[in-house]
Amino acid sequence: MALAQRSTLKNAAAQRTRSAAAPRVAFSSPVVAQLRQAAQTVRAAQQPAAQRNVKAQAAAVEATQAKTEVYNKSQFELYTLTTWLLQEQRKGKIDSELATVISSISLACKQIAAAVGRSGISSLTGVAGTGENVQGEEQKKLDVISNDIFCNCLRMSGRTGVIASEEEATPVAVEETDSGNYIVVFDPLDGSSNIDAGISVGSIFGIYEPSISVGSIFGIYEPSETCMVDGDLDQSLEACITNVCQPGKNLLVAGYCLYSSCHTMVLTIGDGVYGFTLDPYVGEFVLTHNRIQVPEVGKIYSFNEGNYAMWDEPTKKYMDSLKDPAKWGGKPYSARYIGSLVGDFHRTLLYGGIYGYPGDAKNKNGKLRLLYECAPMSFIAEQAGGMGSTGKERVLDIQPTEVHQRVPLMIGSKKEVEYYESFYKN
Ligand code: FDP
Repeated sequence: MALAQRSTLKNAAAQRTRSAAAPRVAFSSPVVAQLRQAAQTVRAAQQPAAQRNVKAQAAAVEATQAKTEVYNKSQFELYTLTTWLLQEQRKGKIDSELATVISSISLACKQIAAAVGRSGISSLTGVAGTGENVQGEEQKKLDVISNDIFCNCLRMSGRTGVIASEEEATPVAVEETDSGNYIVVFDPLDGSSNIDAGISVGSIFGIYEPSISVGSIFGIYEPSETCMVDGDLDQSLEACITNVCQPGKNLLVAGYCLYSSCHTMVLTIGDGVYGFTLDPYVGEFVLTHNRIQVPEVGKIYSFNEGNYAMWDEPTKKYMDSLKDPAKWGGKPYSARYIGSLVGDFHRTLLYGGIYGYPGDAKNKNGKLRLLYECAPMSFIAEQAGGMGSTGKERVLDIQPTEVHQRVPLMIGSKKEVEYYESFYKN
């Protein structure tokens, strides 16, 4: 990577760290009143604007007509993910190696979208018969296929040094790496328990720079000074795993692809959040969501409430408060839960609200995995002006101690996540 580009990425990482250090909003003040007031301000700002803007609207129509003329001249112009990557490269935001890795991930997502779309007719539903994965969950056929697709695309990019997947017990070193050595963490098919019913699922990924020098030997890590522990391969592998476990604030790129009524890839390279929808006729992801901003407040909550009895008191009180009409001017929050993190998060990102998977009496750290679920999603949320928290701390600050580590996750609109946190502060 060119020095200038490296320093741009480092500056971006430093900026993220600085924003982490910034003092959190003190939440002892009446938070409910704040939330109400914020919602009123948004409504008030919208109304007069609509009235005031008659002239502006006419001007906008004229401008649109002028623009339409221009577009009529090149109506077959598509602003694709590839175009976008090239532009970001020209601006020095990413280098060509990172662009190659993102491209290879987009190819994997297209292949998975095709497999998901045809699963019912190609006998791709049901369990794989490979037994349980390292999480103790039974692997579905599509889990295995999606993992293969991701691994193959990343290997063939020639720019990936290490991959860590939900479906692999340990990180795998890639032999065919020409350069780059990027570390890619991913969940190839999240929410796969929904797959046989044709309900939304998704892939989640994050890309890091290596924190140590890694290569491959017999498909595992090349013992380096950092990794070598008295020549014992198991221990050295363990040391390497610890080395690739980086906090989310080091992420260079995070994204997900939602496979649903349309297939949408949402991406951040540390400078805003962009959404690309797959045009099935041309086989390209096309820019459809420019600089996504999650609304600051939103009255939708997305939790598996079946776990209510096992939650701790602050989470129970929080949930009770959302459902109390008296607190919210007669209309309580609405519940929406697909049970597919990518789908639930995507809706939260666009409509506002909160997605939560808290710890409970049975699983004190909840269910979701830090490295390839909570950290990438939190990076996206923060880049869109939202928050990702365990309820007690910023997700991006957590130093992972193991690859498949779980943490509680509260994510979405800033004020909504802060409201949840306030129950642990009082
Ligand atoms: P799944 O087990 O189907 O892969 O991360 C796993 C996940 O789905 C998330 O996508 C989803 O939000 C969550 O688990 C659902 O868990 P519950 O069934 O416990 O609600």
